Amino acid sequence: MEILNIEDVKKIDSRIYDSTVFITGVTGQDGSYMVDFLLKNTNVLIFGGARRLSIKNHENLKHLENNPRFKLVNFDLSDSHSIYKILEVIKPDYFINFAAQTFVGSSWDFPEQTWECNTTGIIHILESIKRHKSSCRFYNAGSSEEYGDVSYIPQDEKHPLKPRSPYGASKAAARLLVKVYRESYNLYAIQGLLFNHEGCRRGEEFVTRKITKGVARIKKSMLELKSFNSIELGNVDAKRDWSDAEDFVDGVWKMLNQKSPKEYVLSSNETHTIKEFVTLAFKSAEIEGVWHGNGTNAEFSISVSDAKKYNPVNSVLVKINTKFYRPAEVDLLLGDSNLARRELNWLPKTNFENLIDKMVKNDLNQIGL
Ligand code: NDP
Ligand code: GDR
Repeated sequence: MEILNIEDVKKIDSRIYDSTVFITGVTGQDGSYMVDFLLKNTNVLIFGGARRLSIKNHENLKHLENNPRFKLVNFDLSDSHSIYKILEVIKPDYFINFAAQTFVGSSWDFPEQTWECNTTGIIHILESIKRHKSSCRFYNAGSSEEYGDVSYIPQDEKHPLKPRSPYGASKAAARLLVKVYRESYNLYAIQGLLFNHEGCRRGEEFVTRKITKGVARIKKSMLELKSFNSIELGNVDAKRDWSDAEDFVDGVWKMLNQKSPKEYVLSSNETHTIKEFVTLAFKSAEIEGVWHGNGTNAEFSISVSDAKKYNPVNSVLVKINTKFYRPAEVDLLLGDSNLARRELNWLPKTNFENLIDKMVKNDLNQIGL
């Protein structure tokens, strides 16, 4: 898809639309789902910010190629000029920032880049909104990783910020900046508190997609009576509160369209281990497995009955590789999104089992099964 530069953008007439929305991170999961949601449910003109990379990564946008209400614009969150230009020229009514260094594991390897993008970038957005369009409604993507080493269960809006990673710290600092600008300059600036959310566009290094893609690969090998490599994971005892990303973009839009700015938790209000996710993902591919051992010795292998059914070359489906452990782990996340459900009238549609089934079926489909 063509990426416009700022001079091309000046020629676009936005007056026939209800409002103009600038969304970052559109090549990723949430940004692309937000574009789809707004195209379906509103009459806004959407500018999506994307970096020009040497190899195009527009897989999540390919269905938008000829949509007149969606324009892709050259944008980099780590370049302040890029941010100021966008605000100066587009003057959007909404700025939805989904761009970030999003992988918690990498934030120990690239702490400075994580901070530059996730925190310093937010200062530039807030400053440029203040300067060029103070009525612009700003949403920054906050995370349950800000809660980190949790003090109580379930975690609601009042839970203290106790991050355990450079990523969590970068988002917690951004939250404080958003609050300071909101209160100092009367901006509509909020940072939602979103627990893990997944889907068919989830990046492949995140644990859910890594598992569902691995399940599809193993299923194919088993049907072809070929040997396969086990899926290798880190800490499978960690607990997460997983939801469907498509449900969350609706919640974000609701948060952005209140009378006055207020931040909410979005979550499923359930928590599950990585082990449970693995068991259900294989079940969706009609493979029954059993967990043996604990901690770094944990292993998930095919059940006796399914070993008879498939007669597989290998029996170990998942094993532990300690290289996927993190220097510090967030052991348990469980959200309490009752306030958003009550005050925003937000209700997620897809539960844990259906989310896993959808992701596995999508990955099976992608390899022709
Ligand atoms: P993804 O990893 O799928 O997408 C991240 C996006 O950010 C990509 O489009 C990426 O572009 C873009 N990006 C990264 N760096 C830059 C940069 N310097 N300039 C411009 N764009 C950049 O993330 P998600 O969609 O899952 O997450 C969206 C937001 O929500 C993030 O801020 C994340 O931290 C936050 N969040 C996500 C949760 C989840 O469970 N998914 C939960 C809580 C918060 P490129 O393709 O060029 O790399
Ligand atoms: P998370 O997601 O860190 O919660 O951040 P991720 O899927 O990376 O990890 C979830 C849990 O699984 C454990 N785990 C593994 N993780 C990965 N990636 N790979 C493995 O092999 C593996 N094995 C076990 C992790 O240790 C962790 O406990 C996501 C991102 O989307 C953030 O941007 C967002 O802010 C938070 O969710 C909420």
